Amino acid sequence: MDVAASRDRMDCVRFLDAASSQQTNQNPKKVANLKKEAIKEAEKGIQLCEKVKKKHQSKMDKMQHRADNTGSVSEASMASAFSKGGTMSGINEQFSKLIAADKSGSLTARVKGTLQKNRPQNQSVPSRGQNPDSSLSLSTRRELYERDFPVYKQPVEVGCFSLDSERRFFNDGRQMRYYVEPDRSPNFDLRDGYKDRFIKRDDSVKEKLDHMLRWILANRSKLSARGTTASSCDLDIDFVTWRGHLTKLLTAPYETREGWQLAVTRFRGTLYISEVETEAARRDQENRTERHEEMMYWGYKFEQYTCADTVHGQPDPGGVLNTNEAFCTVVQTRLADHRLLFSGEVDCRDKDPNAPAAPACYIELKTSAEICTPKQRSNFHRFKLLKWWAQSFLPGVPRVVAGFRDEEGVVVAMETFPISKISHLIKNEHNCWKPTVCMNFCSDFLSFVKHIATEDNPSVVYLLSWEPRRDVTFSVHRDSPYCFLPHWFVEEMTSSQPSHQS
Ligand code: 0WD
Ligand code: CA
Repeated sequence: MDVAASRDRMDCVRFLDAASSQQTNQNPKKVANLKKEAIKEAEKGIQLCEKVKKKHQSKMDKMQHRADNTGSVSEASMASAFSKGGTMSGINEQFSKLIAADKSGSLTARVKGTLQKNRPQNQSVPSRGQNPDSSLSLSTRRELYERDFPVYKQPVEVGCFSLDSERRFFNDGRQMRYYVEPDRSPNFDLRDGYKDRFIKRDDSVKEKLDHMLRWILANRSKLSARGTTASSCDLDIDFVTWRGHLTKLLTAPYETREGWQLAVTRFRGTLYISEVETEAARRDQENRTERHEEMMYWGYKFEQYTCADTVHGQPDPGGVLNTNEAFCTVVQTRLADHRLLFSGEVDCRDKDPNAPAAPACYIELKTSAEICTPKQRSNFHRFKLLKWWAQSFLPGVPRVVAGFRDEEGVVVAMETFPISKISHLIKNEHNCWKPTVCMNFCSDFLSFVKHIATEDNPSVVYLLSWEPRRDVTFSVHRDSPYCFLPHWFVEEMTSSQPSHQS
């Protein structure tokens, strides 16, 4: 039922819901017994798992302590979920016990899927330029990331850029829009204009990080390390990427459907992360139904109903909708010991001149199917709010304004979700997602990347691949089609000093 709901297949949800009610009515005793048994089994599993986790954590702490004492930075930054030879054997033993204790079989399958491979003892840590051991992997199991919330510094907007109706880059905020609050039930027709007033961005053009790289070149002086050392023209940043890529990392411990591939290149000390479309994603895109295509338009149409181009203007839902246009914020922040620079598309801002400075004045707009049953509400909390939270939390966008639409694409209700309240909203959902798991996984993933992507070379790509229920693995590619840093960027960064801007 959860899977059906996450795909917006309410017909399937209703069918399954009805079937389960029927069973409950026909065989109440049997259902109750099965439920009781299942809960008991699950509790036993949880207890065992807790034990394994504790042991795992203390081992990792010891490892970190050792690394701290030997002064190896990359080793020290390796957090709890690396799968590395030797140190894991005791944990394997524990996992084996966990499997042995399980009688139902279902838990076995789940635990087995993330069992770390046994590797030779005393595996050495790769040094700069050496090929890392590609048998290293990173688990996405939620339990491993249930520790204290990591440091996440308040994101600071360091700039913005715009893409116009022909997808041309401008180092300014000309595409910024202003939110105009609609009625509580506005009856917006999201299907309007799909056939005759819609210019769709060509999504076969893969832009990779190009717009961000253009922004970096235009704003290099803001980012360069201070001081007059030889490296002063290098960026004072560990990771450069799109916000959307980070969202995928945050949600990975809870994602059951879509995997991803991220290409990583280390260049002048900074790690650049750019997504590579997976085979499955390409197939999905090719096989989209006409209905699905149209529904993708609905989100943009909702923006057109609620955004004005000028601070005192009104929305123009009769105009042409062009999805080439975008306004993007560029923010800088730190997650644990990772200094991040990323950009994300922003829908609009609060038009009140007294609104706080960006990114706190930004508003994310969303549409979602209207919620009619408790089950639908629960699924909304479990799946939609996770994605909404992750996407806006990252750049420090404080609220999401949602339009709830019916099956015909008419917005029947509006609701504002403050990002800081979302974690309270989901508190009553049993076994729900946790922000701390998302952030700790992301932090450990970035540590993993720092650890493996050691060769500083714009034509080397470390390709990190992940499929749900598997570990993150990687492969190394030289001068391959995966290369994504363009020559114009590499040359400009290598040859000249940053031009000084105000
Ligand atoms: O070429 C690629 N593989 C990608 C390009 C993947 C992801 C993003 N991009 C680029 C595009 O240039 C886009 O302008 O990034 C920009 C948006 O980046 P983001 O903010 O990091 O992406 P994300 O958080 O996933 O999406 C934000 C919004 C979406 O809003 P909703 O409410 O649906 O989450 O950006 C739009 C969309 O409106 N969007 C895109 N626009 C153009 N191309 C894309 C895309 N591929 N993906 C999302
Ligand atoms: Ca949006």
